[in-house]
Amino acid sequence: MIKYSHEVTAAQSQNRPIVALESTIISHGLPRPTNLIVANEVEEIVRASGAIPATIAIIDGQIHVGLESDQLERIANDDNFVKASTRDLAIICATGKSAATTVAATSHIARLANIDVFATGGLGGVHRGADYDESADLIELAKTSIIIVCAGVKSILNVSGTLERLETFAIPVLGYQTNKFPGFYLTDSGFEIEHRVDNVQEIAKIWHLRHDLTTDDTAIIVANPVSNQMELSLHNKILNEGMAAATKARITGKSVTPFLLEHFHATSGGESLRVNIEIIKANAKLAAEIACAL
Ligand code: PSU
Ligand code: MN
Repeated sequence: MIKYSHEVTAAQSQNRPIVALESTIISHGLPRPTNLIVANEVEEIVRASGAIPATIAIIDGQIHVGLESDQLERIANDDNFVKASTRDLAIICATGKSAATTVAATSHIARLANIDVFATGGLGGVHRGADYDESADLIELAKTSIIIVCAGVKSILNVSGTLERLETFAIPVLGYQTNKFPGFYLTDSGFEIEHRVDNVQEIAKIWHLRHDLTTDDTAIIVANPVSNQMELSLHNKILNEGMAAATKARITGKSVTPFLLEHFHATSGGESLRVNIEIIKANAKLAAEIACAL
């Protein structure tokens, strides 16, 4: 059912640490040609930090855990890759289509592949705005035992509403060397995190204790803030304009997040891209260190 890359197959047989990486960020989150460059660099960072990268996607109906370089190239450049969440997986596979996987779908597949650590940029969550919109990332993380390293949730979201949902779903949130919940482009979203960890050993200890206490049926979120955030007034201006543009263009469903990210990239003069890339790289490094500590 799953096809593993050469590298991941070898890592599994030698019991080496593996880090799952998502592909929606490559196909729908970053502009070309930067997306492919960053995807390769992120894999390199995982290797340099002592773990093996497993980028996850569906290619021609086949689930892949770990990609060969020509496959990574296809995800970055092929317009036929749709954005798949958990509910789409069986459909994409049955119909032989190709898809990049969201946080939800990637977590689900990583768990199937027995991978414990996953690095991404920012999680989906509860959206702002009048119309109800909540990412399937939340419901998947509520039932998938995996450590997910991210820079909090995207600041385009309703952050407090998202934090409330994480509490309802009993999904622990750990601030990595911080007590401030990061807001993706922003180092501090303005909300506190109760639990702070200062090194990867603490995360490993929590992971193992959760198992002993049978509170390990959800994900653990490790929130890793970006060091140099986007300038705040620029961020807020672009966000307001982007939300208005999305409403005007009647963007709905799974197009909302890619639309807003693209709006940031198109209007921030490279700032959002710089921050986005810094986030993914830092998270990949931390995820690899956690995988090694487990
Ligand atoms: N973070 C990024 N870029 C992205 C995403 C997150 O830096 O492209 C993607 C992730 O794949 C996440 C998805 O799971 O956006 C959430 O989409 P939605 O809001 O439609 O659930
Ligand atoms: Mn949505």
